[in-house]
Amino acid sequence: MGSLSSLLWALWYVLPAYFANASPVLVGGGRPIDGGRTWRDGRRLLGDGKTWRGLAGGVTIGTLVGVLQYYITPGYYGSLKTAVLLAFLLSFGALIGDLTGSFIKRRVNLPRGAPAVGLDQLGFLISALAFAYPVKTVSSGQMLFLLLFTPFVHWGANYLAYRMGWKSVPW
Ligand code: CTP
Ligand code: MG
Ligand code: K
Repeated sequence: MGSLSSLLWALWYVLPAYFANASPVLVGGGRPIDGGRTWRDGRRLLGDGKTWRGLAGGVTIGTLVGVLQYYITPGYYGSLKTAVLLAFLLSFGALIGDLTGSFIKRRVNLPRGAPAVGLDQLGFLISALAFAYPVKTVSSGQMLFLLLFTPFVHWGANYLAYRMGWKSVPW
């Protein structure tokens, strides 16, 4: 799978997606994206946990992380434009993956906030990697590492947010 530095570069690569996925807990709220609408099964399309403010805030914060990353390691990105585009795609992809996860959760009748192991930890990551792929990618070994490691980051971040009182459940 490669050296420690290659694993650290994988985390550096995906960092905007982590920030995009985590920040809606703090910046989200307000009008839900589905506008309260229901699917043909009578249940909410996405639910109250997916808001416009969370989406816009997450994409903005994730993209800004990419700007900072460029100034720390410009050689890794080549240009500011590449860094910003990559961070935007990782962030937008992460949140589209998160929305897709919520859509699936509502279809199998899981209420807002219920855990869905696998989907919650990896849906956003897989979507982020797919969106970013055309601009810049990591090796298959690095991707495998991210798939194995991200659930621990996700659980850690959620536990922290719970202990800080930012969310009511530790998942
Ligand atoms: N959030 C938001 N907008 C988003 C994503 C998240 O406002 N697009 C906020 C909501 O307050 C949400 C919290 O971040 O409750 C945590 O996100 P997440 O765990 O993804 O949502 P859940 O409440 O668990 O909802 P779901 O069951 O649909 O995943
Ligand atoms: Mg949740
Ligand atoms: K989620």
